[in-house]
Amino acid sequence: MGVINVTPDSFSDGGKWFGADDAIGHGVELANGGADIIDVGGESTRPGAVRISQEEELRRIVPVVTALAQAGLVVSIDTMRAPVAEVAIGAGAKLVNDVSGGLADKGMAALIASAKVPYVVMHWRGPSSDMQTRAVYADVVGEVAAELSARVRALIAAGVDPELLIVDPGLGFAKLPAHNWALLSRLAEISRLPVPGAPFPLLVGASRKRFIGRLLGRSAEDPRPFEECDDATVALTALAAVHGAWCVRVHAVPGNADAVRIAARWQQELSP
Ligand code: PMM
Repeated sequence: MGVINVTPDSFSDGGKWFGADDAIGHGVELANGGADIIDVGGESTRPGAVRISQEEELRRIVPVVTALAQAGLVVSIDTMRAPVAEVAIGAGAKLVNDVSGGLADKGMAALIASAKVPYVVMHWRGPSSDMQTRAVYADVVGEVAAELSARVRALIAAGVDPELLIVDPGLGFAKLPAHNWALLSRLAEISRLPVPGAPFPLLVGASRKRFIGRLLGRSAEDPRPFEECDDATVALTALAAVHGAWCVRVHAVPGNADAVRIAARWQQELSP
């Protein structure tokens, strides 16, 4: 999954694809680089980000989703708002990626139940404006799995087909670096939630996130800049794919597409 943030302020690519024409061109470039899905988002979720209006979100994403879908690409809409997801589906989006897992908008579950499109349920504890204050866990993997299970049960109870659900540990969302590493090392527990329909396909969004730069920098105060973290993202992609990820959400596609193919060939030897 290649990312297009049609925002002025996203963490690693904010402002780069803010104009519709630039965003559309970048979507085609991501697909040519090997992305199977293009994830279009109009609202930044970087730590501390303040929400934008629904009108502004629609203004940003509609021309991009429409043009990329018309070009024959599989488009995913990255939104927490049911009305935005609905308009995007009408414009040709085939998948809804909701970083709030349905918690930010009570109407999302009903929309997904009626639209019958694949839906990414990400682990989320609250809005980006103050999410890092909620990064408190005694057992991060157990708590993320339990909280995701509760979301999955609520979505199924609202009529969503479990076959359409994709789960995501939500790296960096109310998570400190140690929490992200623990979740990455135990991905199978996130996919195999104790709920009907499990195991679920797993999406991993590690690309260029701060915990990578913190690990690779000279010190905690001197993290490696995100634009120098694409090789490290590729390494994480290979590991995540071998450990069961169905999809990785990334900014720089070609190296990650290669990593996914290498991992698939590696796994072929493990499962006769
Ligand atoms: N991360 C971001 C945005 N959307 N969606 C899913 N499903 N999983 C993620 O981890 C995720 C996401 C924030 O990353 P960016 O601002 O660098 O694109």
